[in-house]
Amino acid sequence: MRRILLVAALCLVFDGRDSAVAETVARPNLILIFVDDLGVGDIGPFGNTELKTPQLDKFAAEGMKFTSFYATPVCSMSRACLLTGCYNARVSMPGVLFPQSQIGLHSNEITLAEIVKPKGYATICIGKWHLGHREPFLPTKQGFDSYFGIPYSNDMTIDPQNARFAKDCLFREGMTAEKARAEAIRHTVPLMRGEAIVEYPADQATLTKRYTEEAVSFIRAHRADPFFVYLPHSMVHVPLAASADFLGKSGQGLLGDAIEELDWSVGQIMQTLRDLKLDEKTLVIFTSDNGAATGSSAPYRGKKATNFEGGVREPCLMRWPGHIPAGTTCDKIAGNIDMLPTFAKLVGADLPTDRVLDGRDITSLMFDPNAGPVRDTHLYFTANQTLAAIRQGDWKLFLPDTAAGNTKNAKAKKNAAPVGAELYNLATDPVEAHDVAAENPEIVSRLKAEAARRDAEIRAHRRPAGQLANQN
Ligand SMILES: [Ca+2]
Repeated sequence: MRRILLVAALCLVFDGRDSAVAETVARPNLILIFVDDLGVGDIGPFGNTELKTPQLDKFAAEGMKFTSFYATPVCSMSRACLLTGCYNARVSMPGVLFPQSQIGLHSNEITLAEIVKPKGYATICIGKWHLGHREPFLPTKQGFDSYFGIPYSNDMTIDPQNARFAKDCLFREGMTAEKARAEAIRHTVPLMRGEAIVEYPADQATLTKRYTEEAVSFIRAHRADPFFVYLPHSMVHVPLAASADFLGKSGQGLLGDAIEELDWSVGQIMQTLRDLKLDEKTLVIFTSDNGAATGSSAPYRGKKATNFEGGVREPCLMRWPGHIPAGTTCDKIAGNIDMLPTFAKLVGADLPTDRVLDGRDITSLMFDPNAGPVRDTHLYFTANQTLAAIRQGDWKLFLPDTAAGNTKNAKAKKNAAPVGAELYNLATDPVEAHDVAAENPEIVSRLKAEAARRDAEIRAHRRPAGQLANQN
């Protein structure tokens, strides 16, 4: 912390213009690895003993492990939170967008890339976007200089009418542009570069490998600039796939193979930073968009698509040698909504003042494992943008779910969310096994009121999703 203050003072003295030292510290390179559907129980640093994740184990040993780091139950909403610093309900992003969706993240939203870009950062998005595949919503329209990846989940298909094929698009498996326009086949997704499709169907077995190569070559090309690499992997969303070097190697099925390839990918990026002597100039963050789908969210209750901790509490590692103390753990509430204010702080950007943000700058947590909490409250929204639960301190209250109650769907109670109000103490009962609402009526009442107040504020300051008609 003393070093940061010193640097802040240097920045004042030099006004950020000529001091290489000040620039180095004030503007670290940023690499954000955002895995799809990886659960907290899927990797070594968080307790998995069956898979080999030596690179992530090393990552944790050299950095900080966050154990109360929140995302959301499913894909698109999580990416909206990550990129805007807001709950998905505030930016009107539903759980999952599809190839027929006409909406996307509104172009007026200020994304992570748009926060860092004015500070001279080179930016790239490599992987699964999932915030709108139509032209006005693509990464290149949201602050990323370049894009290479799939526009939505890998189990989806193509948008036949709106697909824009590059002149040299590689059509695989007997596919042609005409066939692609005629029928949409599940699990055949397009691979894009920039705003055009360059491969269809994407060869999913080599995506992790190719994303990694893209990231490494970008880092090498921009070694002298500050850069931001956003790497939202397609794996380990189904259909699972792994390249030849990893296929069948984990002894734990395709999921294990895919996770071990992701671990390799992390190692390649770390090695590149070491080779280029960028280690101490680069913050690397590794996390996931939602709980495990086919893997493990152990020890927590629930998995992907739920608001139990297993659906939304993510594995999260951060490493920045010389700045983030090695081998430490942070159990304070944090989450992907905090990345935007945190990035703003690190690059010296002002936060927008014309809108409400939900996230907070968590650099104090990153630099000091004993720092006090930055925010004591977290809200849990559903895929249909309703508030399902609130955590304040150690207490988590599920709000009564009238929709689930109306369906009389017993499955909804077991797998999706409680129907009535349920209260859990996450300090003594992190697996949400014992509803203690009946014994704590005052806490239930206080949290209900707090949830209602916060929900009303978000509804009052809600911003629209991008519609094709309202862009530009
Ligand atoms: Ca996901």
